[in-house]
Amino acid sequence: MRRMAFRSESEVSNPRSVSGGVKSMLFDILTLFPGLFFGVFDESIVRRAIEAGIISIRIHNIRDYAEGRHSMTDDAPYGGGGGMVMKPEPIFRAVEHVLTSQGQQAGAGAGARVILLSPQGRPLTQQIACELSRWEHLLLICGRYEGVDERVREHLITDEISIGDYVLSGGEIPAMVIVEAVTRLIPGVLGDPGATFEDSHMEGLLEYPHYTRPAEYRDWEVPEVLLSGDHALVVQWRREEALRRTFERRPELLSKATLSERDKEFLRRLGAGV
Ligand code: 9D3
Repeated sequence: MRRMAFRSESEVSNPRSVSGGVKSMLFDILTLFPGLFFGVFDESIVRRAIEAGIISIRIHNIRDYAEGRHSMTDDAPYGGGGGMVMKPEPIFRAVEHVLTSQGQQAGAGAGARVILLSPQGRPLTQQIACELSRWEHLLLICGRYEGVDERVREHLITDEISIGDYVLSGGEIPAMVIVEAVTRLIPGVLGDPGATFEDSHMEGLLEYPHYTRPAEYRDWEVPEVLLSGDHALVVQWRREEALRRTFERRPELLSKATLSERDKEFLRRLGAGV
């Protein structure tokens, strides 16, 4: 049998402490399609974080919390119309099981965020990922069908998040996106904090173009300045290319970026109103 880096429902246990007494972060994922997660978390930075004891992931099948011979998890909408709606009871039972296994109370105000992935949610940003990375326990509920019974939203959910304005089939891939975006931000997950002063200086801008060997490939040459050995000139060129790209592709980012007078002069020459 293929060894999974993360835990299935049958292997529930408390998160380990990692060195330094820092408690590991726990993700509980509630889904009707647990199989979608196998493989994705097994081949990524997420797996390394699990193996390092920095995070734990438990996948729960919502169907396991459904009642009756048919384990129904969805039903027709009151008021008519097409599509199906996820029933409240299995979701409440699953969330309450998961939270009590952590010695916590269900509902808003407890020590965990209970996050519904849905097209109606706040669009995910790096800032939201950063805020989530400060919590010890995230519960991710993957919606399917037309949506979930509104009482789940009203009485169980602390956050509702979308990953953008396009139509997916459910919240599973968005949940994977959140796990990866948040995990990368936990101290110790990425080997080396890495970012140099020059990188952090670029924050809020798109990246400058990158080149590596060979210096000439099919007649296409690497910009000469990068081969010049003049570090100050390289820094200035990269800055200007980052500014140019940002202006051309994502001009709305410029209003939040920290710009020097020199940056603004360069942008004005490109036609930006800064
Ligand atoms: C075709 C159905 N749509 C009617 C206008 C509504 C709809 C319901 C359920 C659209 C998508 C979904 C399933 N998607 C998610 O649950 C979802 C999602 C997404 O579709 N895009 C971006 N982020 C997310 S988070 C969850």
